[in-house]
Amino acid sequence: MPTIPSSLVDRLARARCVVVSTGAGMSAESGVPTFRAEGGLWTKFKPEELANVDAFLRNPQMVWEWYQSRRDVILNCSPNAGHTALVEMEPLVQGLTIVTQNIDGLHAAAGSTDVIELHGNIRRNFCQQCGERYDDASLLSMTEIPSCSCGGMIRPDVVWFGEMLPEKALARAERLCEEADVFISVGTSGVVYPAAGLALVAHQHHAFTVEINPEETPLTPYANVAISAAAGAVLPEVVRLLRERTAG
Ligand code: BV8
Ligand code: ZN
Repeated sequence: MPTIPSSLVDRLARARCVVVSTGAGMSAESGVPTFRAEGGLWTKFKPEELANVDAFLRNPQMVWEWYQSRRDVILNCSPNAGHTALVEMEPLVQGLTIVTQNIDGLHAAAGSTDVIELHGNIRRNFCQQCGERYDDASLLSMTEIPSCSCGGMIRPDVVWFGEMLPEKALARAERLCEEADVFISVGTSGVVYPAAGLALVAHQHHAFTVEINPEETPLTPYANVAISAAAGAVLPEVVRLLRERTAG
């Protein structure tokens, strides 16, 4: 059982604004492949080859098939104990918001009510040409890349490298990190910007910063507390201690 410093439980119990920032490691225990771990997605492919608009325009069918293969995995994954713990944390702390880099939709599937998706969602699609939305689930099983009524190509609703993040989502995430009393980074290697920069915003605005990750990352030096363990073990333990605290 991981050791949870009492300072974290104290801070969460007294907080008015809590931001939990999650990366691929949050979904690892659900069976969603991470990006940089051994055998992870980027070790097989390079982002410039697949997760950017030039690759899509150069070889739309290949990029579409890569996302279909990821959808086949993700659509069969369920939230893990870490996702569930974040749902159970909601009534125990004030103002909990989840800011995720993940495109798997598992936080919402678990029941979290305030989730900011910085990099989009693999279950949604839109037309590259006119922006028309195509969120019908039937597209998720199409092997051939579908076309829009305008003739444009339909693509996954995810943010590719070199693309701007959804403006409102990023602005709200940054504002919350400026106001946060507690900022918890879970399962991210902290290398992709601007998402990784949120930890620094929180740190600079004197949030109590926590990192939950079995490995050290570039964000570890900015953490008041670094818990070197898996999200699925740590988060339920944090909720148990919070319940104990609020039960008095
Ligand atoms: C942008 C969606 C403006 C698509 C993704 C040089 C310096 C700084 C920045 C840049 C630079 N050159 C270019 C940039 C910008 C670039 C960037 O940051 N590049 C990096 C690689 C240097 N960023 C962008 O392009 C962004 N846009 O900046 O726009 C702009 C506009 C025009 C021109 C320039 C700039 C857009 C970035 C979004 C890309 N889209 N995903 C898709 O998924 O297909 S990124 C994707 O990778 C994820 O969304 C996520 O963000 C990232 C993966 O990182 P993690 O989630 O952290 O996952 P990872 O596998 O790396 O780590 C997992 C961690 O979990 C590990 O630490 C592991 O130890 C831990 N773990 C494992 N198991 C567990 C666990 N932890 C807890 N529990 C466990 N059980
Ligand atoms: Zn169109």
